[in-house]
Amino acid sequence: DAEKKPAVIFVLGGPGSGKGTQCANIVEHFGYTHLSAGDLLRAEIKSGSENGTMIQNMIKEGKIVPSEVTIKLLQKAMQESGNDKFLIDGFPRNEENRAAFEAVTKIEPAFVLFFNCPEEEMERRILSRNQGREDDNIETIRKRFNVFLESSLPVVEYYDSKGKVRKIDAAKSVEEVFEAVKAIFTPKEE
Ligand code: UP5
Ligand code: MG
Repeated sequence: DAEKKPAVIFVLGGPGSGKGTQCANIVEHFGYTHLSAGDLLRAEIKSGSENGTMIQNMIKEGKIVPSEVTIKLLQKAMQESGNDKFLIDGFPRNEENRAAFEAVTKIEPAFVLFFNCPEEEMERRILSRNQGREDDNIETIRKRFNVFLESSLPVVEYYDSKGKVRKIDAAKSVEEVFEAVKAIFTPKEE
């Protein structure tokens, strides 16, 4: 028997669109394991690994870390979780990330949850977050927005062309956004 592949949902959206916040809600209600690629990379910096300095410099510039690094961290976290359903938050961020993940893991996402939010609102949210993230300053935020538009949105468009994107208006309150998220995760009764 072929090994059963885990179920994966990619959670995408601009910086500060609310990916992490809503993933925490989904975990609580629907039993997924939440893997934030950004959180995994920040933990890798803290662990003092040999890639740490490179990762730190890239995050400070809002640049996308080479996919082999990120994919390794995601695969390790998936194995260690013991679960078989995952929210992968903030990955894939460019076409190369997407193609490499598919090639290495042979996993295709069940669907892509896309949080659509205006830049002014995302900027407001990030600047009032105060969690000491090194990339939460206005200079890096602008770079993150540019990388999102140039490299990450095309990934959303790719999955949209395959009918896999569930787009959510993320400019509303946390509660209202979660209502829309729940509707997507709850099986419809006939
Ligand atoms: N908030 C949330 N929802 C709200 C709502 N509806 N109304 C009002 N406020 C709301 O939310 C941001 C803030 O807004 C919080 O204070 C929250 O309370 C509030 P959050 O849920 O944290 O948003 P999120 O989309 O997760 O924002 P985040 O800043 O984490 O997104 P990014 O995509 O920028 O960050 P990430 O950690 O994914 O990546 C950081 C960097 O890592 C990247 O720039 C890149 O350099 C690197 N990276 C890679 O290289 N490769 C990867 O695969 C992933 C990351
Ligand atoms: Mg996040």
